[in-house]
Amino acid sequence: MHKTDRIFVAGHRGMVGGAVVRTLKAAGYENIIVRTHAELDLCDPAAVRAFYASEKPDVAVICAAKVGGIGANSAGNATFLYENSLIAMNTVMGAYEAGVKRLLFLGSTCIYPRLAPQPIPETALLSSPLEKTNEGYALAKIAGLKLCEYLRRDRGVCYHSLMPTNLYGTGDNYDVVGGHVLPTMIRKFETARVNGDATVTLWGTGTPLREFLHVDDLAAACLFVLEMEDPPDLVNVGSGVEITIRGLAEKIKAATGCPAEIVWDALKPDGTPRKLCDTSLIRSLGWVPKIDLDAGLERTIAEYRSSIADGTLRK
Ligand code: GFB
Repeated sequence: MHKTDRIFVAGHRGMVGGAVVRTLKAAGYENIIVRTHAELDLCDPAAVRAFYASEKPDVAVICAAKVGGIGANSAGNATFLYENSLIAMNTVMGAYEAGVKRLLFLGSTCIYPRLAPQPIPETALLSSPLEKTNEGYALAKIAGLKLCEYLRRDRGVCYHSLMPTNLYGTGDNYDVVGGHVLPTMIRKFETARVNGDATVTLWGTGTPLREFLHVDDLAAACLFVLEMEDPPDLVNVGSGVEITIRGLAEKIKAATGCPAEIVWDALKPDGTPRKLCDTSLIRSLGWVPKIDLDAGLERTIAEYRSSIADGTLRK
C-alpha cells in the first residue's frame, strides 16, 4: 500500500471504520474515500458497482456491517444474515469487478464454532456447528471471507480478512437493548450511579468468558496487515486476555464508582461459553496490542461521560 493510494473505508461512521480512518490518516494516508449510508446503500449492488466505477479506489477496507450484541443478534438472525451477506458480496465482488487490487475484509470471532478449541486458531473455521444466537451474522461473515479467499486464490487479487475478538472503545453503540456487553455495562452502571439506583440488572449467569480489544488496537492491526506485501488470508486479532462476564461487571462497577448491587437475569442468554482467540499468527508477524483492559476502560468511561455531557452519545 502506498501513501498516495485511494483508500475506500466502508462503514466510516461505525466504531471500527472511524478508528480505521483515524489510524490511516495518522499514518499519512490522506487519500481516503468515505460514503455515508444516505449517500451509498451497500446493500444495493448497482449502487455499489457505480460507486466503484466512478471512484476507482486502489484499496478497500470493509468495516461496514450491521452489528449488535447478543440481544440484537438473537432477535434478528434473519436481518443480520441478509444485510451482512449483501454488504459483503457487494463490497467485495464490486471491488473485484472494478479492478481494486487490494481489499481487507473485517469479520468477528463469532465465525468460529460454538465449542471451538480454546484459544481458537484460524484453522477452527467450519470445523463444527456455530453458536445459535449469532449464527446469521457468522454465516454472512464466513461468506465474505470465503469470497476474498476464492478471489485471491483463483484470480490473483490480494483480498484478505481479519477476525477481531469482542471490541469496544471510541464511537461504540450504547444502546442497552441491542448493544454489546461492555458499553451496555458502562451505561447501566453510570445510569444507576447518577440516579442512585439500588440495583443493576445484567444478563445471563455471568459465567461466560470473553476477550476484549480496544478498537484503536484493531485499527493498528488493520494498518499492520495492509502494509504487509503478502498477508495470510485469515488472521485473528485479540488481546489474548479473557475475563468472565461477572469479572467484567465488577471491574466496570469499580471503575465507575457505582455502589449498586448486581442482579443477574438468568432468563437472558449467555451465548457462547468461551471465546478466546489464538493470536499467535498475528503476534508471530510482529503485531501486539497496546491498550490493556483497565486503561481502555478508564478512557472509554471518560469518553462516555463527556458524550453524555455534550449530548453526542450513540445509542
Ligand atoms: O457482547 P455480547 O452482547 O455478545 O454479550 P456476545 C456477551 C456476554 O455478556 C453474554 C452477557 O454472555 C451476555 O449474556 N451480558 C451480561 C450482557 N449483561 C449484558 C447486557 O446488559 N447486555 C449484553 N449485550 N450482554 C456478540 C455476537 O456475541 O459478540 C456478535 O452476538 C458479535 O455476533 C459480537 O460476534 C462480537 O459476545 O455473546
